[in-house]
Amino acid sequence: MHGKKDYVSLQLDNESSSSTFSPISSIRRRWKRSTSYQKKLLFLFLLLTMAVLLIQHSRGAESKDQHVAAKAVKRKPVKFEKAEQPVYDEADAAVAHHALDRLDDEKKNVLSELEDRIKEDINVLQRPGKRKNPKLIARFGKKEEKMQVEAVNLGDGDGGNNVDVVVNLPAPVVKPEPKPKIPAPDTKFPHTEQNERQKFVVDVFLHAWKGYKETAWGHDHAHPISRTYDDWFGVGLTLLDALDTMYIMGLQQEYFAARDWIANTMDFNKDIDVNLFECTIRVLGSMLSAYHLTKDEIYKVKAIDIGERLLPALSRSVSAVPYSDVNLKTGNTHAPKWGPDSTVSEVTTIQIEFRDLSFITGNPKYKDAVDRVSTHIASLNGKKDGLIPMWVNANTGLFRPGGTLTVGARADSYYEYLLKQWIQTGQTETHYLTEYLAAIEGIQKHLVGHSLPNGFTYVGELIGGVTPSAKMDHLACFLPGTLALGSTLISSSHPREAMEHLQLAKDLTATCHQMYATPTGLSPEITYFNLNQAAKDDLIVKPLDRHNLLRPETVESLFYLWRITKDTKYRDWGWDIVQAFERYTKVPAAGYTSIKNVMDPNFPNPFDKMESFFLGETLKYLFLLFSDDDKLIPLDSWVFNTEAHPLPIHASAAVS
Ligand code: DMJ
Repeated sequence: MHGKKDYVSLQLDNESSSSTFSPISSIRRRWKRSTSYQKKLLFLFLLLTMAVLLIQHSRGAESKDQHVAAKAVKRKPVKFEKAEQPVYDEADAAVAHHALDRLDDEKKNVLSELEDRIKEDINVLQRPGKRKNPKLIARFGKKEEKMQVEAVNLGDGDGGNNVDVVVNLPAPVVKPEPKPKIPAPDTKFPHTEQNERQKFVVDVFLHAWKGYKETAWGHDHAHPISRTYDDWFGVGLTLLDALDTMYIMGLQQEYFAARDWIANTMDFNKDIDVNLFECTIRVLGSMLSAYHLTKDEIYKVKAIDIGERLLPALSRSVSAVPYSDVNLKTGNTHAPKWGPDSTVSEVTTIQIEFRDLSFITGNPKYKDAVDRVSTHIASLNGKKDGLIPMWVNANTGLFRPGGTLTVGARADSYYEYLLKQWIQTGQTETHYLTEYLAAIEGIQKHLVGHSLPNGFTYVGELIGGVTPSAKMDHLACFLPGTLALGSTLISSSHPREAMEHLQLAKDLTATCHQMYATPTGLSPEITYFNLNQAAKDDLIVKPLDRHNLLRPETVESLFYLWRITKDTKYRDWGWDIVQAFERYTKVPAAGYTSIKNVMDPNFPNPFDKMESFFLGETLKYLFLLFSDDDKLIPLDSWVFNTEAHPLPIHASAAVS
């Protein structure tokens, strides 16, 4: 009877029919009746079932981990249904932690960081009052911060209702596209054969340019010995002053490199105070000249830019006299730092440039602004036979009483611009000629003298307007050139004056040439003339005046005298001067330097500075002096501003 049955089914069937059924005791009874083979089988079955269940549970947990991680990685964008109910909640965090235990360390770190960020975002979004989180700003940048703030605001504005708030992760860093360069138009360069002397000057220029390029590119001045630079206005003064010289010399490669910097890099928007006069004659003058020579529109744009920035010095003055200084960015103006007054040369040597700006723009406001100054100065009391005192006050509009009368520093180019404005306006604004003729008469009467024992003609000063001084700045050596130029234009209307002026021009040029008769062959900054019978030297150089700043005035006059008289001695004198520059101011590596002592050829004592006007004026006038072609910047079509930037002569003063 107790045959072998399937031990599970048989036993269970029997037990299930019992009225006193108890599952536990039934299992126990069956277990006792089971053979050891049946027990082993059952044990194995239970073991397998548990294993299957465990594996399934493990897979379920893993997929939940993956779900959380995926949510974190896919947060682009993360959508928060409501700020109060972020997708990422505490339960998720617990599951994530559990899952993290099973991941390798690297993944843990990544997920842990993501988890922190998610929590931080939740915090931000749950703090409606707080709009700026520095960590977020640092991470996302300003733009993203704004987006975050906007997102929070959206949430706030909706009173916590279901509003999708989108938080973006930082955009990938995109390298800004380089700005397209402003290309140079076709530019015609003057083409004339260069003679040996001109080639020499070009080599001097290239050596100077090398010094600037290597040590000071884009800055105002090169210091060629220390191979450093300085910034006076911070606008690349040397490059600007040199621009039309390169054009005139036909240095195309150098010209285009400079043009490229001007077009694409130069920036006048500088929080820096500049001197109205210096910035006008060098920067505005350079841009205008380059515009007229090349017809390249970029220079017109730059000329307007700098002109507008300088204009407040005139328009903000309480009088008709401009302030000496103006801030290029703010337009703030002030008198010079060292005193209350502007110099008379400064306020009267901006007119050619601003008038030309009106010509090229058709806007009379620039010309009107500078005409107001000229009219005012012309009307002022305090002149002496056409000579003006050297200081004028921008607040009162008056000359400082007792100012020195001179054609040197602080007054020089007032006289130059009287003639040149008349020329620039096609000889139509005749009041300038009248003032000019009166001034030259005053110079002849009060300032011209003759030294002893050789009778060199000099133009001195009246200290305080009364006391004669036989002192002549090198700066005053511009005067013979101006006189010679004027003489050719007044020969029919004022023949006597024309002859006298030309003679004075020749005499003064000879004197300026004498100033270079020093042991170095270079002129000092200031020369005194002997008036004492007993002394044997006509020219006296005081210790403090022995420096030479590579100034142009003498070679400028040599250029005019050559063009007008065709006397070759002027070219020879110029040749001597450039040789002396070469010998005593050349820095072997590159560049030229001002020197402190023209009297000592063994120790000229360099200043270590190359002035912008050496390239803008000195070398330009030397090159033109040696040119066999008078049509290279012909004097009947062009007028040089005081920084040697040629501007066109207009047939009429009227602005179209
Ligand atoms: C230049 O800037 C100008 O020529 C100005 O009129 C006077 N001084 C310097 C050069 O010496």
